Amino acid sequence: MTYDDNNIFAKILRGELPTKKIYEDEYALAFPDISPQAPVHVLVIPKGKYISATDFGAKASPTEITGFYRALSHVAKLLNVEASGYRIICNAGPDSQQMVPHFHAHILGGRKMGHILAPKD
Ligand code: DGP
Repeated sequence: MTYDDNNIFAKILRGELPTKKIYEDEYALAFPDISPQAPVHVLVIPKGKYISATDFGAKASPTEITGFYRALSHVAKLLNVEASGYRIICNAGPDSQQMVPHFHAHILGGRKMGHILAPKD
């Protein structure tokens, strides 16, 4: 699978779609999820062109990986969910229902969550 330059997050990174920037540095951008599933629901994406967590882990440089993870931790602090707790979700591939093929981490918090997975339907 090749990276699709027209995915929504690529457009956000290029400034072609508007978003509220919560945090940005040379490695990552954080912005609110358009369809929040919790009082705090923010997406953190790397600046590089990676499709999924698998792709990022396999191809990103150690500097990019460190930079992204540091940004993730920093955003959790900015969102003030460290003490109350939060969840990081990275969907990868069809079974996870990943919708946007640019690697992203969801940071969710601000409410009590169920244990890891919803029951099977
Ligand atoms: P995932 O299933 O992990 O690929 O989740 C993608 C998330 O992206 C989903 O929760 C909704 C969010 N999203 C989709 N389009 C946009 C958009 O244009 N702007 C923002 N801020 N979020 C979006």
